[in-house]
Amino acid sequence: MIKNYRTQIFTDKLFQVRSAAEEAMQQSLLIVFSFFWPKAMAYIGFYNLRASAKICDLNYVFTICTLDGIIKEAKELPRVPLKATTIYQDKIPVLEKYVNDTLTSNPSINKLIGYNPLQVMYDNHRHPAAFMVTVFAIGNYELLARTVPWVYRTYAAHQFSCDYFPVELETWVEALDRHTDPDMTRQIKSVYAWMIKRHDNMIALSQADSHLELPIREDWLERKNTFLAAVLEGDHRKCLAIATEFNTIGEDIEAFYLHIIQPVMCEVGMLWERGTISVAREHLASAIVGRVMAAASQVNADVRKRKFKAVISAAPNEFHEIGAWMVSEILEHDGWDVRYLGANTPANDLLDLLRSFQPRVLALSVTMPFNILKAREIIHTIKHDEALNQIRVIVGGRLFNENSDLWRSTGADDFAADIEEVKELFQRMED
Ligand code: B12
Repeated sequence: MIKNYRTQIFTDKLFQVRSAAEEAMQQSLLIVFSFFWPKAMAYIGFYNLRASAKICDLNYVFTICTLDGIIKEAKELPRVPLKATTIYQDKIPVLEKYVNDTLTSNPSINKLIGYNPLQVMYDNHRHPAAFMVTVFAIGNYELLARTVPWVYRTYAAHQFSCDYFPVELETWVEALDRHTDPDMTRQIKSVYAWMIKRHDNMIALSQADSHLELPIREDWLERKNTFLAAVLEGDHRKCLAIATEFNTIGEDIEAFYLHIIQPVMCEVGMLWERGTISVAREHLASAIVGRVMAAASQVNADVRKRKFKAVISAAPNEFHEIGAWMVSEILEHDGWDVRYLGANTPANDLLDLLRSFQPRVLALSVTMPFNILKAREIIHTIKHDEALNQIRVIVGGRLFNENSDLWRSTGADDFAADIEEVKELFQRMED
């Protein structure tokens, strides 16, 4: 059952979101049809499901209100031509300035951004623009449909009002009208128009209950929870002691990573997403995990066979490195001759290293959607360079696990969802 662990996590999460949305809509329907208006209004207020006002359209209620329905609809959005994407990308600084200036002068802005400092809003505009370029460039609207509810949820957890989004999105459309040829960016504006139209659905999906705990094997649950508590307390020594006490370090490093560290880090991420823990706590957790992994690495440094050469790296601008680090540990443990480069490796330096080291495989890790294009450029260069095109490129990272075909948009040769799959994939490559 470990094998389909990652798939299971995402299937379960999808199911939870879908069933929560459907359940909420069904409740509203039943209530309304029984003409029990006061209670109905209370329910509507409670769930903040303004979408309930549209209950007459059954198709709307049962299809569009689910994540599946939103994804299906998003997939029908018009493809943005390469030229329009390039114009949008080139104009980002101008567009972003227009959006920042216009929103700053909006009399309701402080209320809309939950009285956060304006800088928080400015910072928050940077990633979405790069994200939209990625969505347009690879034409993967499933990525958009999955990400928007997450954006609503994280902003809400950090006190932004949901009303901020339509105001912000309309300002981006205005910026496009003012600073680009309106005909040229027609398709881009229809994508923005779709997000504005689906505002209520995005609120509902962002509020659908998704549990903090990820599915985990029963026999690992207690150990995982103990480790999580120690990580959240910031107690590095306790974490190290727990890892050693359970004899996970030195014995079965793969299980330790898969059943303790990975779920713990996912939960840490969800606690941050909901505003329960601060960025500082999240950094503390990463630092502790890094120190524990470094200790485990030394205990497990049994490099015997030296089969083939592999380079493991996170993509440029990618600061998530724990997953890539695990991959390198597992491969090294399995006898591969590994060069692990860590986070945020600049493209040219990575390519230079590949030229001199000539590995059989490059394993490239991408977590943030806005880093997909950088990874794609690197892979494109490798595939079109005579000195590099023998290298097999494997990609992986959290975002590819949620969206089954997304990894293909990078141009990589293969993909693996977690360290167990990585091991299997690399073992096949030894033949
Ligand atoms: C720790 C962390 C950070 C740390 C990373 C520190 C470090 N040294 O790595 C820091 C603080 C730097 C960080 C920054 C950010 N983060 Co962060 N982060 C996380 C967190 C909590 C854990 C990541 C992790 O280590 N997971 C555990 C590892 C083991 O899992 P994994 O990466 O999926 O790896 C496994 C597989 O994917 C696979 N794999 C991974 N790489 C590869 C490569 C290959 C080739 C293969 C085959 C397989 C493979 O194998 C691994 C092991 O099984 C996640 C939450 C989460 N759910 O993951 C958020 C999370 C990824 N972060 C998030 C965000 C938003 C950010 C920031 C934008 C925050 C901000 N406002 O600044 C920045 C982006 C920085 C950047 N440019 O990259 C969001 C992303 C959401 C989204 N929709 O995209 C998440 C999901 C949090 C959340 N729940 O909202 N983050």
